[in-house]
Amino acid sequence: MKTFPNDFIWGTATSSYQIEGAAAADGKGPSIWDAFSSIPGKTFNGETGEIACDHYHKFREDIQLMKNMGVKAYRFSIAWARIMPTGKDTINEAGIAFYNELIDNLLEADITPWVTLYHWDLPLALQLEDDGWLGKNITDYFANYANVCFERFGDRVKNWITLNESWVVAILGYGQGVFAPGRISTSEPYLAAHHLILAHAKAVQIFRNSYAHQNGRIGITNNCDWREPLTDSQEDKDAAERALEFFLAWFADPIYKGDYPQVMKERLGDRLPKFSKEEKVMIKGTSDFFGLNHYTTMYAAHSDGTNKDTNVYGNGGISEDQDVDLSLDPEWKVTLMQWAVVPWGCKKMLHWIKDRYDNPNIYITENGCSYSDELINGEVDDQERLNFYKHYLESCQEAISEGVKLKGYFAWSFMDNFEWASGYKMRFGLHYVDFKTLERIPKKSALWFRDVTAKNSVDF
Ligand code: PNW
Repeated sequence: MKTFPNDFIWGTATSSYQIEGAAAADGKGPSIWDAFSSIPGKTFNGETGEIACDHYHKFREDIQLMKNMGVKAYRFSIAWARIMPTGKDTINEAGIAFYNELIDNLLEADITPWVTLYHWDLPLALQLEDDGWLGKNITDYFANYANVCFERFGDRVKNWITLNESWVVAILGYGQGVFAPGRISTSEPYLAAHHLILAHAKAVQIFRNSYAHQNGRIGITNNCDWREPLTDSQEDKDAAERALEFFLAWFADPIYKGDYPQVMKERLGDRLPKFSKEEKVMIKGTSDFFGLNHYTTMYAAHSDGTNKDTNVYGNGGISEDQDVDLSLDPEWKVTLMQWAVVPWGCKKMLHWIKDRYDNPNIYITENGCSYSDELINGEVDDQERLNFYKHYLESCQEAISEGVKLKGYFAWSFMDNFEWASGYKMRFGLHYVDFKTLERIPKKSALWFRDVTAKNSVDF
């Protein structure tokens, strides 16, 4: 049995577009995901988040289920277009009221809210009028929106995450076009990312300058999969390191060190925008904690020039820029997403962050897996998910005992939901959702989680 530190934070996570539904209710404006998912062929079966889990109407029940699981924290995101229908200027009070109620009910249930300001559902008006993350005014629009959130919710919300997974926004949204806004380019991802980083920094600046009295903390969540060198050759070791720099250091280096990684500057030339001196100063140090979403591991090898990246989302980014080939070990088990289950990769990832960024406090803000769960006689026996969590948590616990300052862990996800381009086929939840009746049923893994949070330890 391995025990976690006393103050370890156990949580679970969701995001607005994936669970809320009520896409046009009470004055909410459309987002780029409302638009993108309504285009034939963009999502599995043409599915959308129009109703999703209808969390907008069922949030009280969901909080009760969270309470049953014993989690201390709940990470959710605010739908920008619900509180600012066009992304700027006008505030929709009905949207504010929804999040007020959600927050109040969580606090009453003794669950600490962790709020993500941006989990990909950009107000559509900002895409149409300002080119989304490519326009340079977006950084101010985001900062103004963040300001509204701090002002209205900051008396009760003490844990903020500015952006969720900028890598996904840039690469999948502006590089491969598989996520909204569906653009395909080899240069736009670097421009979008540049604006994402600046937007984050401006929001943090406002938070620190105007809301210090709220005594909250603020950070950013980035995602990264582990890259293990395919062989012991120096070439493959360099390739794996380069892959991690193009994945995570792209966003974390500006924030922890003040600029992009050298290897990106060298390889991208003019496609990588430059920060001014003032911007570097503004950006550096703008995260009170290191938010990490971690799902899987791949081997990385020096590329011989032929692209062998075969993963579903091509989650190596723009491989030509890196000269890295990714592959899986045929021995590894994979989830329904085809993401390999490699618990030791999680520990190596945590150590890499510890070493590169001077041992920051880390929160795993997402980790989880999708399987084709089935409801049989009112129960979901998701033993594979339970095993996944057990082994990833074991790896986390080892990392902590080796000096990594991992302070909390949020399971993705609280319940099955709209899994973006994969629609409702990919079930990541601790709770099963019947998408016809919208009934929620705790899976075996949710019941197991209750044990873990109660004992603050995992049996291995
Ligand atoms: C994350 N990749 O998405 C998101 O934060 C969640 O909204 C999502 O449901 C969850 O992970 C599961 O997919 C990702 O291609 C999407 O590497 C794609 C990738 C990583 C994360």
